[in-house]
Amino acid sequence: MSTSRDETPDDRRRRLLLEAEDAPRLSGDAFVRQGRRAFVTGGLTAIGGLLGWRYLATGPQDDRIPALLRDGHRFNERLWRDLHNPDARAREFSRSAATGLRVNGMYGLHPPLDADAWRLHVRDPSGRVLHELTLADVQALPRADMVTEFKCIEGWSEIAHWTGVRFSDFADRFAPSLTGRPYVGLATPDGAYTVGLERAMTRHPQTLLAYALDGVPLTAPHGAPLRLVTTLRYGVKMLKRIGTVQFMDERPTDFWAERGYDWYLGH
Ligand SMILES: Nc1nc2c(c(=O)[nH]1)N[C@H]1C(S)=C(S)[C@@H](COP(=O)(O)O)O[C@H]1N2
Ligand SMILES: [Mo]
Repeated sequence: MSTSRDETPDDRRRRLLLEAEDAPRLSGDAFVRQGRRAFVTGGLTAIGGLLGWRYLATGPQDDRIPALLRDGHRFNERLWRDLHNPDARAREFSRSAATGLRVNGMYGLHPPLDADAWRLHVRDPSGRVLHELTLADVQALPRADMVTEFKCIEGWSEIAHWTGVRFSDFADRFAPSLTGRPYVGLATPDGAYTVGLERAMTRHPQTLLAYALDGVPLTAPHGAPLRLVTTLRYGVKMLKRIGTVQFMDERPTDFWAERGYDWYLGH
């Protein structure tokens, strides 16, 4: 993962995309996934080779990355959707398998956390605030535990034990009339980090609003007081220190998608 000094912004985007495609995976069905991933990466590389990087650099832009790469993301997204049964569950481990989770990514976590003043704002598609919830309000929902593999797109993975509530229970309780909306947007209280999610994955039993990691309340760097955790996406989608949950009709703002990553980011 070398970064040359005279790398242009376009070079950097290409490098990040290719690194993202290459991220190693450690889970049980790693072989199958690697095979599929290699196929997707190979396809992108072949298309790139046919048309030439020059076109990528000078051709039309889409969401601030070359349109051809954006097409690659769309192709990738369709392929992953088709390959994945959305109801399938990721493997769960025993609690003793937890490896400890490193801290990665501090966008939106810099203002010191005032835990007593913190509220979770639940918004409708127009932006109207439906609820300002305390942590106790969230914790009153049925507790959910899972010990699962956490994967960062940078290429590492660790086993973590999460405690929280199912996102679906949260949505059914606090926004029952909005659970059919196609998207959910999450943001830190300061709005510095944002994540866009699709309805289907927010309904999955392994998508949690977590308040504890490895049996203790989340530390600030791990996203206290409440963060998203899901087995369906890479770490980038698991927003820490959630300030707002908004049910939406259009694709929500997404910090890394705006910087050239795939919006979907399934694995
Ligand atoms: N608010 C916020 N949430 C975030 C990030 C971030 O920079 N800010 N980084 C993401 C990324 S890239 C990863 S891999 C995970 C890391 O979570 P951890 O620090 O608990 O291991 O948080 C995700 N959620
Ligand atoms: Mo990450």
